[in-house]
Amino acid sequence: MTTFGFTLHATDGAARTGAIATPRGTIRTPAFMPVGTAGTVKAMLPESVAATGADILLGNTYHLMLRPGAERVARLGGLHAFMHWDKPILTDSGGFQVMSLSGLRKMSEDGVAFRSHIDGSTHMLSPERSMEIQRLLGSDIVMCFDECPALPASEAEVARAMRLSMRWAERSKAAFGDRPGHALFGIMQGGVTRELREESARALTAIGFDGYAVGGLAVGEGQEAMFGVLDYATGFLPEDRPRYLMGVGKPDDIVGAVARGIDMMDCVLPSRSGRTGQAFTRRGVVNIKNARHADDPRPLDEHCSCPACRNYSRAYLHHVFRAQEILSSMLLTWHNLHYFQELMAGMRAAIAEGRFAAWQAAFHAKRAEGDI
Ligand code: PRF
Ligand code: ZN
Repeated sequence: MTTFGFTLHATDGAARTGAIATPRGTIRTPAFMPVGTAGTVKAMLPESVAATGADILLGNTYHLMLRPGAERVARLGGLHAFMHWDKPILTDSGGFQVMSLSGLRKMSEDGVAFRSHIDGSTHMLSPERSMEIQRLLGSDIVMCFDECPALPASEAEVARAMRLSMRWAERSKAAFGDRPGHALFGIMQGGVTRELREESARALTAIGFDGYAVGGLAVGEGQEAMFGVLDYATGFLPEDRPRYLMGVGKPDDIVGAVARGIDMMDCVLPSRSGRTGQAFTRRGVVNIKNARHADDPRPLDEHCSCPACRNYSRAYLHHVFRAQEILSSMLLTWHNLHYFQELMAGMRAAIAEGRFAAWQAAFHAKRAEGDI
């Protein structure tokens, strides 16, 4: 059986390209992970998600434990079989979603008790329960249970949450145990404070993980502050393990993160925006609901090979959006996921060939031209 492993193929400045081997297939890095929160990437068949070029999906402990329940998914053969996706799945550990979605919650050293946002029922998550749920789901890449404070927060609050997260990282590792072919990633916290980020990285590397996530960013600090943290934070992490920036982001966030040494990312943006009529293109965001598209026979992006661009006009995409047809969400989500995967493929090739700086300059120049 293939065990889990990361191979770096090339670096260009701080940017890296490589591959993560798993028993369910290889993840080419830098990788973008579409979000399949509730066991589906909304508006997409799993085979369509694969056709966009995705090597791995993200699933959520929080949503799946509440509905349909982790034990039920396990009885039905695990999340891969349940949702008909046989490539790797990374699952987030739940704490971040508890803080942003659940009702009434009570934090303690042990974990967090909370009320479901769906029906108000009471539940609890701890490092041990999160590891158990992610095992029941059959996750390939399991995330430590952590606490991510919303920014701005006082430095004392950020330090408290980071140190709690480091104690939880130790408990997560002990509860995860030894599972060949499955990986456990630690999550760095520490807000925008360099000393706290360094302390967090030291604590995590002392425990030892298969990969390291940078958590606690893209939570209200802004792009400049986020890049400021990434400028030093990736350097605190081991070179021979994948680095995952959680919940990021817009195309220019992704490019900037890769330039600073990030290997993996996830974001709801391409799928969520697809459902609200926003399309990502090389020239920036196109709002398909805009009246200027109503008579436009051209494709959304003449250089894109996705079904929305190959087979339909802007006028048609505008029409199905305005008519609130389900196909609108399907086509725009497909296009957006395709765009994000092409972005990653372009960066991987540029890094491999040592021309990432030129690629980055061309990326920004094309966006500056604006939509035609
Ligand atoms: N921790 C976890 N999940 C996350 C985050 C985090 O800090 C973020 C922050 N952007 C997104 N998702 N566990
Ligand atoms: Zn397209």
